[in-house]
Amino acid sequence: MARREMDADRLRGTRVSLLLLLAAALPAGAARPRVPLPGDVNGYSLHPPYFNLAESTRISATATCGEERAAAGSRGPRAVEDLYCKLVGGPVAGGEPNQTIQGQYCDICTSMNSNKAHPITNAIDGTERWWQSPPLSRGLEFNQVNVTLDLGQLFHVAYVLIKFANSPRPDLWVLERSTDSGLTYEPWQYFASSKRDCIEKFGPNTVERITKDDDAICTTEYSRIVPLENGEIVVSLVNGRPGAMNFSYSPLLRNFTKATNIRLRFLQTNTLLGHLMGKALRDPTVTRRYYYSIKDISIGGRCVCHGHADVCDAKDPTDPYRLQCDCQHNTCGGSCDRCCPGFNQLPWKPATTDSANECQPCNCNGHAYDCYYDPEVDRHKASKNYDDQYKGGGVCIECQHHTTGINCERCIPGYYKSPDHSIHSPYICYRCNCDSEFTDGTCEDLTGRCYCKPNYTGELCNACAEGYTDFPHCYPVPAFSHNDTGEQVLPAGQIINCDCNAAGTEGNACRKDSQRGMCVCKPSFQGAQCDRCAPGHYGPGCQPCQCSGSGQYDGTCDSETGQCLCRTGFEGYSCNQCAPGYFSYPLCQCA
Ligand SMILES: *[C@@H]1O[C@H](CO)[C@@H](O)[C@H](O)[C@H]1NC(C)=O
Ligand SMILES: *[C@@H]1O[C@H](CO)[C@@H](O)[C@H](O)[C@H]1NC(C)=O
Ligand SMILES: *[C@@H]1O[C@H](CO)[C@@H](O)[C@H](O)[C@H]1NC(C)=O
Ligand SMILES: *[C@@H]1O[C@H](CO)[C@@H](O)[C@H](O)[C@H]1NC(C)=O
Ligand SMILES: *[C@@H]1O[C@H](CO)[C@@H](O)[C@H](O)[C@H]1NC(C)=O
Ligand SMILES: *[C@@H]1O[C@H](CO)[C@@H](O)[C@H](O)[C@H]1NC(C)=O
Ligand SMILES: [Ca+2]
Repeated sequence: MARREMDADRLRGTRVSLLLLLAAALPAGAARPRVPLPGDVNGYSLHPPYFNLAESTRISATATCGEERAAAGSRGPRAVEDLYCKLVGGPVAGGEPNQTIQGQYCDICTSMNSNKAHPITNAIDGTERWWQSPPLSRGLEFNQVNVTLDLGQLFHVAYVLIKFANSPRPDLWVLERSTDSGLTYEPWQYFASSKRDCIEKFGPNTVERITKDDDAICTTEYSRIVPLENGEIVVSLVNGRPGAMNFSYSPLLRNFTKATNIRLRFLQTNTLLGHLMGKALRDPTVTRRYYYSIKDISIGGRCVCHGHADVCDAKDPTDPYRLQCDCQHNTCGGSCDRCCPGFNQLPWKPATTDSANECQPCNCNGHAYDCYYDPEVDRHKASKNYDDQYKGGGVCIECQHHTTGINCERCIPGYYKSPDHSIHSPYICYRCNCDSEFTDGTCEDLTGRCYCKPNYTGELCNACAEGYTDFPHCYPVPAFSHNDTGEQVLPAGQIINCDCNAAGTEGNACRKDSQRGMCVCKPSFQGAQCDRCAPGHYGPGCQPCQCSGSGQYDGTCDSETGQCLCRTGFEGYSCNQCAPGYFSYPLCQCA
């Protein structure tokens, strides 16, 4: 069967006929559903039209009159002859005389003869032909038959309408749905002939009033024995539910109406006796009158487009049978379920009657095509939107032209912002000209002046920084001559057999304090010999750590190198840069 070969005109056509069908199916006096179809009041929310999903489904039944399940090894089902009789009624006008048995109209089904075959495809063929299940005379297990419709993709289903043929409607059954392409099914609605049956078979909750949009209820009105033929069942999955008037605001109802597959799980045929008696169960003249038959199944549904499309006929190049929403509001995806590349300044949301919840473009200054939404960035107001306001959490991906940052607003290390170009220009970032071994390779925006390594200083980094000596080596100044207390330090040669590290004691004493019997350390030193730096100090002279960067952890640094202890996301000698993968100093957020 050709699936999904529908053009827009045909969709519109089926929509009209479905509505007519619905009107016709409702009991006289209630010509129209009282509650409008969801989406009748849309506001900003867009919705594609309803159409009959059943026409293009793949349908299957676990058992069919006139055919038998294939034996192991063989191919298709095997043709058999099943004799069945209608529940009541004499011979029909024009019927052959030999079709009457004991006053009942009887016939044979067999898949061998196309006039007497009742395959499940008859249930969606748009003609008067019908599907029929094997009569219970073939086996009582045929009380349980499943009819499954594979919709091929996710749809919102508003109605399921079933027209039965030459047998009464089922006594006991469950309408089930799957949202995972048939992996799992869950009940949508239960059907039984009495409240007691509802409670016994499906649980006490099923007879209570609908309070939640996703309550699965049990209905008794559709299991009556009359009419004996051509009965109908209309299942509305929206009407009467709390969210019916407010579909776009009811996530639960939107969820409840979704389906990729629909299953009719028939459990028990309707019988004249009410319940099959033990004796009657073994009497084929009785049980050949019990079976299911379906003339037509219509499913009123529409594509799931999350309020972002009013047309659903776009073609998926990889699957021409799949219907895709024609997405608006800068949304993308088969069901408009995400923001288009470059439009992730705000998180994706379904449209509502009050707001289209359009996806907003990111501001990447023309240096990136795509971005993603980061709630952390949003919370810190670190991302500029297209109007240059700090709103939203778009983070640009793969900034080009040597740019980096949440909005591609900075140059990568080794490049600096040119004073001659706008931020949008592909030439905004110039290469730093800092090849000397005394520079760290980065340079200042706009001027291009090079930044020096920690132990160098000067315009061209050609002098030793404070605390370093002997250009071009710029070793740290030796401890012995360091003199931050203003007192003369003893030259190295004289410090022999000292009890304490003279540079670290008060008064640069070489001996323990005679009264206290210990080395008395300067505040910046510690240890029994005053030979280690106190926290927050480093180097041979235990000078204070220079942790001026906003990423410093607690002001402490490596006691030898002076490298400051940085918080996550920061790096640099004084924690004044972002670590790789973190952006926008002084925030330094994770990319
Ligand atoms: C009924 O009779 C016709 C001939 O009149 C015959 O072809 C057909 O097989 C008979 N059907 C049954 C069910 O006996
Ligand atoms: C019908 O489907 C149900 C699951 O929904 C399964 O448990 C049952 O065995 C099926 N019945 C038949 C006759 O295949
Ligand atoms: C729909 O729900 C929203 C949010 O709960 C509410 O603001 C709005 O008034 C409701 N609209 C109707 C028609 O009930
Ligand atoms: C909708 O269904 C999905 C999957 O079944 C679930 O993850 C999600 O929480 C549901 N949403 C609501 C609002 O119930
Ligand atoms: C000083 O700079 C040189 C490079 O000339 C480097 O090898 C050395 O490690 C630096 N010393 C310190 C303490 O940073
Ligand atoms: C140490 O301090 C004394 C006294 O203030 C001063 O004269 C001397 O120059 C200092 N030495 C060094 C190496 O800074
Ligand atoms: Ca049909």
